[in-house]
Amino acid sequence: NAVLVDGVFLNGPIADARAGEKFVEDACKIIMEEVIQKAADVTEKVCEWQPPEKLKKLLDLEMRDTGEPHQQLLQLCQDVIRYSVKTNHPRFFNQLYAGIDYYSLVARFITEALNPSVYTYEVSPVFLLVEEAVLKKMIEFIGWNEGDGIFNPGGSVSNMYAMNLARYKYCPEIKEKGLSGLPRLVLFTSEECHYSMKKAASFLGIGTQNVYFIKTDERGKMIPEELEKQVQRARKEGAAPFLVSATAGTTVLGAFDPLDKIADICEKYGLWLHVDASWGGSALMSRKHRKLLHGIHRADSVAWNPHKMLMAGIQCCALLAKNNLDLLKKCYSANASYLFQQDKFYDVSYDTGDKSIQCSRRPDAFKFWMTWKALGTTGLEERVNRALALARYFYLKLRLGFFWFGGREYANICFWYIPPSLRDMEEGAEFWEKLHHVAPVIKERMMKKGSMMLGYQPHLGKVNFFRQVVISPQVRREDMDFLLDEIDLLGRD
Ligand code: ABU
Repeated sequence: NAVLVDGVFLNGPIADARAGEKFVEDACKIIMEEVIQKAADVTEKVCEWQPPEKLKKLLDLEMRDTGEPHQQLLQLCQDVIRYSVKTNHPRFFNQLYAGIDYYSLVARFITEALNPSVYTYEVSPVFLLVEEAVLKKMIEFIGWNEGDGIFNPGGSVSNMYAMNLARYKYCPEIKEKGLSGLPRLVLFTSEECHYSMKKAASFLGIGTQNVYFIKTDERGKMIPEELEKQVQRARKEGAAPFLVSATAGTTVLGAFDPLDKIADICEKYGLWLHVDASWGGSALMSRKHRKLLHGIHRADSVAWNPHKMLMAGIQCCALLAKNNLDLLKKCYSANASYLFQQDKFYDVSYDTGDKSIQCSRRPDAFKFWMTWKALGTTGLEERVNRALALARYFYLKLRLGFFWFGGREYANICFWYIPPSLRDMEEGAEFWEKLHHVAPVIKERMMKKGSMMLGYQPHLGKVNFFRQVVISPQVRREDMDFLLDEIDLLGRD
């Protein structure tokens, strides 16, 4: 009964499903052993660092005409894991995410297996309802009576959504007519803001010169009086101020802008207030620390990434908008007739995909939902409180040679390490020049040894300093002690 079409036999599937299932089963064992268990062990390396040219040789990157056998594919999986950074290692302090959340991980396994796209209820019934439930809860924590939102691929995209939404509110005709005929639009954000503000201004045709950066104090917080001066300056210039983007938890220093005072200025001048709480939004889960975001309920939009402090797995980012005025839908919808038919047999208000700038979209809210279900609100609160307590512990333990700065408000610990050779030197140009090279050298040594990972950067006139970020509940007090000892060890010369 062979059926041959265009020279292709169509009898049975092309691949052996049993071989595929066995591959999944064996690969899952490797993931369990090598990532979930072994990588979380402090006696293991955070990474087995190799330079790019050597790594290319160690990995079999070539894609060939014929497929490769089971064992070889499993070996590839082993190699990929071996040479990747273990971000769930308790001594990975490098980024604004770290650790492993077992529940969101399982959610990821499920969604990867089901492979849904979240745009219509007909293909993602569960995930759309989950997204609605998660957004509702986040809106409640912000303190709004009602609101709307969308999960999207990253805080940068959330900020772009917000900027465009603010502009749409300012001049709704832009959706059809485009940029021509618009006044020079100006937005305001602090000099410590995330670099996505510049990217968004450039991408949206606002122009980076029309982002007015507001001075911050020594803790990294926007100075409201400076904001007001800049708004007045823009008005005098004949420009059209339309948006203030405040930051709750800056990327480098972890500073929180004074939202309530900024909201007063926005109200006075009729400006949209966006809060980039991508990093700091999670403090809302903590009754002890939510005061950091005092005034956030007055924002028109908020970006909040549960994949950071709440460990929902990259990526899990929401843009939330105050009031349910359907603004997202009005601003972004394009009514694709092949997806968003209005004569479907169910309530099409659940086909929420047209609120998004994406078409295909991952069910990211599901990861956060699983974590929230597993830990409860109190468990999430405990996670935030523990991370901030560990940061506090680190400050208390800082000793000779470690010099911190910033506001110490959140989980970013910024410090210079002054090696013994520089400790008696006068703080002149030569001192700062030499200090600038210290963090990169220590970083290189820790990477090559694989003992830990933390970031460094020069920042707003400061020479290279370390930024240590504490997030994961797998981090113990001993790991913080280790970090200090290890820097002393790696930097002693
Ligand atoms: N988008 C901010 C994250 C960068 C970081 O992990 O440091």
